[in-house]
Amino acid sequence: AKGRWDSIRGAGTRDEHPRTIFDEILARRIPSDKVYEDDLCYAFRDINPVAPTHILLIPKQRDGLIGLGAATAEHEAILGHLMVTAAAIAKKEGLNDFRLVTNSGPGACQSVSHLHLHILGGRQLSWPPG
Ligand code: D5M
Repeated sequence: AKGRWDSIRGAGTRDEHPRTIFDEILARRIPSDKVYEDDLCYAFRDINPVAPTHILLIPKQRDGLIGLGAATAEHEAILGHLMVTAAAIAKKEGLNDFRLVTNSGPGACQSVSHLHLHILGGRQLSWPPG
């Protein structure tokens, strides 16, 4: 996928979909409470936490991943990296038990069209989720 969208838009987006607030965060135009960063992804604390630890993990290049529902085989590498990174972040946060959530689509309460994993922990979580 890299290269296909290079000429279309700048950092954080590089696809044909409208930019989101996460592009502003990635560009440091609005502040965020950073937890982790590498070449491929960025993690920061959710502004509206629903658990004592509530971290969002996002790919730096959205590359069409407006939500998990848009995933294709070309996203396997970044999706795998996000999963492994989420586990490392949970461990670094001292979470033995945690939950990884991604909301895909309005019927699942997705509000930002840039794939993000919610890392939730620090309290007893219930099942099923709401
Ligand atoms: O999750 C989108 C999440 O993004 C939601 O839990 C709030 C969070 N959010 C929105 N704006 C910000 C900023 N500026 N900083 C930190 N967190 C933010 P969804 O699954 O799409 O509902």
